[in-house]
Amino acid sequence: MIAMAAVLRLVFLFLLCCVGLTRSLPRFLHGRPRGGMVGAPRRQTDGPLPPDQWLEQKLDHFNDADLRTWKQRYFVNDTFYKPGGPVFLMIGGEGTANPIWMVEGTWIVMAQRLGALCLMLEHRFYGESHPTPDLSVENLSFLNSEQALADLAHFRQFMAMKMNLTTNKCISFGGSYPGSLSAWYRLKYPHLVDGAVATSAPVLAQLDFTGYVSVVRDSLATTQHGSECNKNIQLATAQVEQFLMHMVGWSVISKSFKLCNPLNGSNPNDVSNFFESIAGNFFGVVQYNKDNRKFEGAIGTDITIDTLCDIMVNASIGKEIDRYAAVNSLLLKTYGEKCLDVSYDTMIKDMREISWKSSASEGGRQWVYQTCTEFGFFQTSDGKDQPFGQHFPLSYSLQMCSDIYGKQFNKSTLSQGIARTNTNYGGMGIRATKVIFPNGSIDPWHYLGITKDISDEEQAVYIHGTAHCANMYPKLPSDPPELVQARDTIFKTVEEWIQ
Ligand SMILES: *[C@@H]1O[C@H](CO)[C@@H](O)[C@H](O)[C@H]1NC(C)=O
Ligand SMILES: *[C@@H]1O[C@H](CO)[C@@H](O)[C@H](O)[C@H]1NC(C)=O
Ligand SMILES: *[C@@H]1O[C@H](CO)[C@@H](O)[C@H](O)[C@H]1NC(C)=O
Ligand SMILES: *[C@@H]1O[C@H](CO)[C@@H](O)[C@H](O)[C@H]1NC(C)=O
Ligand SMILES: *[C@@H]1O[C@H](CO)[C@@H](O)[C@H](O)[C@H]1NC(C)=O
Ligand SMILES: *[C@@H]1O[C@H](CO)[C@@H](O)[C@H](O)[C@H]1NC(C)=O
Ligand SMILES: CC(=O)N[C@H]1CO[C@H](CO)[C@@H](O)[C@@H]1O
Repeated sequence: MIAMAAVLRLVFLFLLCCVGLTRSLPRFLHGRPRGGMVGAPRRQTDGPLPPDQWLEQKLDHFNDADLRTWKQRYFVNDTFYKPGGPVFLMIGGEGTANPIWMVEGTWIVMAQRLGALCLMLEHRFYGESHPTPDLSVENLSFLNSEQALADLAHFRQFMAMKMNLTTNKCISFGGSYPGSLSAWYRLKYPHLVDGAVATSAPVLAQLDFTGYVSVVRDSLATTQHGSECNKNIQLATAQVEQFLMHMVGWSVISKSFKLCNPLNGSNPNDVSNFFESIAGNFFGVVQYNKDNRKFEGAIGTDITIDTLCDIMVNASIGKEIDRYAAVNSLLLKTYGEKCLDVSYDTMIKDMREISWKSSASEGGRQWVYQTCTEFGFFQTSDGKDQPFGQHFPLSYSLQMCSDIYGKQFNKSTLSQGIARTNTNYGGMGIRATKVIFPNGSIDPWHYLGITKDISDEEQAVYIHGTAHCANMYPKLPSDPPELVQARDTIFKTVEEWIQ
């Protein structure tokens, strides 16, 4: 369970913009914190949340001969809706759809001002939306972004019938992976959605996402300590490498980094997992730095990159490696974890669980599957000029794919999948009108996102100093002017689209 947290810490860090996690909250794997990349905002009001509602969906939208169906979960907030007004659709992502989004967040404020009906659809295979009896590899073949977009299309038609919305304008919203879905929905179904807000959306699938770690490095350099922070991480990494050369060192590391089991320094997978986990401490905080996401157990609750860099430069804590360990202890404490599990075998064993009752089913198994088939997005250590060492290379991520899902999930099949994704959606060259791409300057994911206007109708909104999905969260008095401005630009753009 905790080992999986480590995997999830990385995969998950990726996507948690829009749909929060409601169950246990360990950290992230391949960019996705467990539960999804977009945590829900903290509740600011009382009162009941909208109830679960369900619609019937086809298991396979692309095979007319397959008539199997399943029940997908959605939520409605019609409090602000004025008949004939716009329909706002929040797209669920790689985690449980959290109904707090139905009452909080920037889109709700916009809905109030524009008389919009708010809908949110949970992504297939996440949360309570279970298309298949389990998460076997066979069943997971129905999990991909194209099926998810077709679910959205059918949902739009279903709601149009149910609530007489045939002629209403529709705007889609999403952050992180759902941000990409938002842009792709407009691209593929322009007759069903009149405009798309695609926050922190990685629209380019990429196998070896070395840019992630570079943005982490650059973000860490923006604190008051400048390059000192990265320099000390680099020294800490070198000190860890020294300790790894002998068995006495393994036990020192096991103790200072609070590992659940003594580190086996001659097991390369455990070593990779260890390095990825302690680097992941920084990834998670950078990704969600000052994102206004205030919810229990959230990454970055009160911990920002300044907190981490303050520790890394504080000589009274000890040597650089001790400060690196202090960062680790702080994050373990923040998440209520007793120890750091870096056993690769335990992690793989957990990730192989196919039951909907397993902890892997909270999204880890599904999201990693999507990265191993459609997207890549592996946040590897293959970039040269970065302080975290070279111990979690692409081959490590690829091995994880094969070990979890089977030998056929190898580099060549994934490379083909990624090429197909980019051919299908256009990658950075996406040609869709009426899409707005807000992204934060220090969000590592902006690297795969649209950061310059492509055309008058494909606008980028740059938000200096914020991280993943900040513009989706409720306003705070402390918001930087760029963030306030970004929200305003997004509002005006949406207002134009629905006229
Ligand atoms: C459906 O909506 C249209 C346009 O908003 C309206 O004119 C019509 O009266 C509505 N029909 C019903 C049955 O409510
Ligand atoms: C819709 O959101 C508003 C604002 O948070 C809230 O007051 C209202 O109760 C919500 N309505 C429903 C039906 O959940
Ligand atoms: C799901 O996988 C199980 C085996 O784990 C298989 O029996 C079943 O037919 C699969 N269902 C679908 C819809 O593919
Ligand atoms: C450490 O890992 C190596 C390589 O996987 C393995 O051969 C060895 O048995 C392990 N040692 C212990 C004590 O688990
Ligand atoms: C440095 O760390 C020590 C020991 O943890 C702490 O008491 C002190 O406040 C820290 N100094 C700064 C400037 O943060
Ligand atoms: C990858 O898997 C595919 C499908 O099983 C197989 O055809 C191919 O030979 C494998 N490639 C490598 C390099 O192992
Ligand atoms: C759309 C957007 O926000 N673009 C910004 C994303 O981040 C990069 C990197 O800082 C900026 O250069 C873009 O302007």
